[in-house]
Amino acid sequence: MKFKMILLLFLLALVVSTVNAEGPQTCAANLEAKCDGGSSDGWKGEFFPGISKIKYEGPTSKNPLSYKWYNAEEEILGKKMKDWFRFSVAFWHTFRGTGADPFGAPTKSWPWEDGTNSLAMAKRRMRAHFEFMDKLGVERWCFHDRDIAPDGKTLVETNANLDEVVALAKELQEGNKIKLLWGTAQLFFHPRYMHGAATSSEVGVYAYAAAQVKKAMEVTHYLGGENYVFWGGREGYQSLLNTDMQRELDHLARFLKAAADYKKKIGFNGTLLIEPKPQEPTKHQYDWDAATAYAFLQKYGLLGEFKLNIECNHATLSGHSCHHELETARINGLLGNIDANTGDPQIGWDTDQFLTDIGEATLVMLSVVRNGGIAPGGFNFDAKLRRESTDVEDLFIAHISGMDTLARGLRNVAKLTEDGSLAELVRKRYQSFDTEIGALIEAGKADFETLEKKVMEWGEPSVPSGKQELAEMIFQSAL
Ligand code: XUL
Ligand code: CO
Repeated sequence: MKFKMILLLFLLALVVSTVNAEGPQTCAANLEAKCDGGSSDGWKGEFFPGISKIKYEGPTSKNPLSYKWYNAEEEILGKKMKDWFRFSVAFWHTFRGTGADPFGAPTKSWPWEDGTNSLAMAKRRMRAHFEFMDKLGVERWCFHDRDIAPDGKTLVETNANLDEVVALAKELQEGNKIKLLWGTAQLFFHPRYMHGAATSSEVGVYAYAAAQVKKAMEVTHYLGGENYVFWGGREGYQSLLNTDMQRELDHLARFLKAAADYKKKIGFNGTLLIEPKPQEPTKHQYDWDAATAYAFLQKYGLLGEFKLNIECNHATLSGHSCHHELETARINGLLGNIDANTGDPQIGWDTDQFLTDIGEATLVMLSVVRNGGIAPGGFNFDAKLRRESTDVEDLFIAHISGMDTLARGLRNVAKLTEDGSLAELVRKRYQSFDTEIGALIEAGKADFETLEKKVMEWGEPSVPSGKQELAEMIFQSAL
């Protein structure tokens, strides 16, 4: 009897030790659970314990935590889906979004947050972010300097905080094979930037912004960033009565030229991107839309140094469609990156929603496919959960839904390409220019006298139908 008891205890001890040896103990990432694994931020728990790696299960799956259309390794139109998209998680929305709005307090209470903006919290949050990307299967991310590390009392202290968090991000990038799509400087939150950064009326603020961008470019380079973004949140005006617009635009150009020079100086090969937006928070932002940014770059001799980051919600705020902005950037050789989101047709501000409209996604992908892809840019989810979405799994569902929508867009473009009738309709519409005189016009060799002579010879031209409804019918049939 005694021997049996001893044997039983021995077997029990063996089972327990085998279970422990199977892998690291997981521990929910909440503040009560003490999972100190010896990391510098005192944390090595699992942040999303109930969620495993998101897999492709195909369109018939009813599992919200699976991909139905996005199949990373599948080849479409000669490229793997993951290479068409180069998806990225935006740190500021996914890990700093609180659900607060001008009328209400934060609604999210993620279990890993302790309510502080401390350095230890910044590091723990960074670990959560990397576990999130790993489980989602997204290989890229984007950040603003101030989302990832807290401000200090001086620039020196602030830069030291940033260095500490960046060192951890570098370590986690290597461990997870995750890359930085782009970095940027947050030049709109701090009160010093109330009149703008590069367009501030205060020279000290211009200098401070330069120092901040210098550091943000350095850490982006250190993290192997593929691009660097300039979104001029407060580069604009509230009233022209107190604004010297010409001087402000000249300053902005000087600032961007200095950034392009510094990029070369430090050997950073990433693309510099300007992100147009018409207004919000300013009444008028100088980089209003793609065409305005193009004219600005041209005027100041900066073409060749910069491309554009087109954001769909910014496009609609400027009175254009996302497709229009993408095409404007594309035909001018400026399509560098997409901030993948959408607005709400009934709300007049930047709602930054995940794109779920299949028609819009198909139009976006038409431009991207025509461009041959957007590498070294990607699709950054500059999108946030609604205030009312408060479960941790909602973070996953939102990204999965956005990725599946864009994947459907790409699959639809493949259908349209294979069918060929939309391209044929457009080709036929312009075929009168595929003639001798058309070629002369396009080569800039047809003067007005030559054309007048032609009219005398031809008489009244016959003008065919534009076939818009047919084009729409063909487009719809691919959705
Ligand atoms: C704001 C916006 C920014 C930029 C990066 O509307 O889109 O988050 O993408 O500064
Ligand atoms: Co954006």
